[in-house]
Amino acid sequence: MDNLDQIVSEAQSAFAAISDPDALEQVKARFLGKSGQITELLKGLGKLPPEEKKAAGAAINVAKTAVEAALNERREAIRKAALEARLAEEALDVTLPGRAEARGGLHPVTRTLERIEALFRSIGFEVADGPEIEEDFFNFTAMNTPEDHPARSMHDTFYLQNPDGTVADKVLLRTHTSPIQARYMKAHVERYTARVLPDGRGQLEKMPEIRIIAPGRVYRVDSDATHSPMFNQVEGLWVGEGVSFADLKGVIADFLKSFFETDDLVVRFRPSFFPFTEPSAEIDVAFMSGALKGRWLEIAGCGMVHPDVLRIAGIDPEKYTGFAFGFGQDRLTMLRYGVNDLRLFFEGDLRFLRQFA
Ligand code: 2NM
Repeated sequence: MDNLDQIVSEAQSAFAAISDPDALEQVKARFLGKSGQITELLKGLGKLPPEEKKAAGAAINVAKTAVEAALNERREAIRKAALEARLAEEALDVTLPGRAEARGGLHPVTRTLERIEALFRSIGFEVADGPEIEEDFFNFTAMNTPEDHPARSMHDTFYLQNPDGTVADKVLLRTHTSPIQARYMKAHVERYTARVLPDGRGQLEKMPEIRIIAPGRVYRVDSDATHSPMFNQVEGLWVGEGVSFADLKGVIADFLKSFFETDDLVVRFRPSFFPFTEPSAEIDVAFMSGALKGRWLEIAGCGMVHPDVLRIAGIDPEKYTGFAFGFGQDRLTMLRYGVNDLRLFFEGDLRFLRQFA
């Protein structure tokens, strides 16, 4: 039967032209499907005279087997080709050299913070934090800053905008980390003051001391060689019964000697003014040796917490006193490492930063 040979070779070339597995199954139907060519021939056997049936049936089955063989061969070839392609695509060159892990290091300002935290923890301070986007109340009002104080103006402080572009007048980027202390004092009082009954019973006899440092980023509208609109501050607060200016002097002097790893320095407290402390002072330090020998350097502000600041926090200033201070973390870092330009800390230049790693 020439016709059968033709079907077989037609199937072979049809399969060979295909490299997609789904398309191959489609083409298979043309020969072996319900109304495929081979199937139709088998259906037609019944119409043949009985003496021809056997031979014709055998011949059709030979052809069918040949088509199936061609189909299976092509299926296998397509599967192999797909596998080869995948292996080639996912090949790994195991002879390539490895990629070295770049070694990072802590930023010098962060290293300074770790030193400061460790030193204050060693004398019983906790490290507190709070939001950088702050409410006018905690940043200014709770810090006894008058309504008309220049620090509250848009000229000095970054205020947030509403979605419509107008200024949100009570939301700002904190200008110091004092609001952390304001929040901490408020929470501390709420925590340690039992519910006061109308007759006064239930109030705690004595509030535990507050001893915290409050480090973090602060923001001011100010930008030149020595001022960055963002800088880092570490403030501290110690509130308790009988806490005095003498305690303040001792804590600060000991801290500076430990921080700079030398006893060869003198500390000076110079009268000053802050709305949140009374009395207030600037802290100057002078090294007795080294490159900075003999020059007074302004290093922090401090004072006894103003009675109104305690009162706003719910602490009775007749019973408790406290001192507070604020250091410029970036400035401490400059002094410790002998860096003369503040901006180097914020430029991210690896040639500079690698020297501290
Ligand atoms: C400074 C200088 C002086 C200060 C005061 C307070 C608080 F919360 F107790 F009122 N926190 N920080 C303070 C006092 C900060 O920075 C130059």
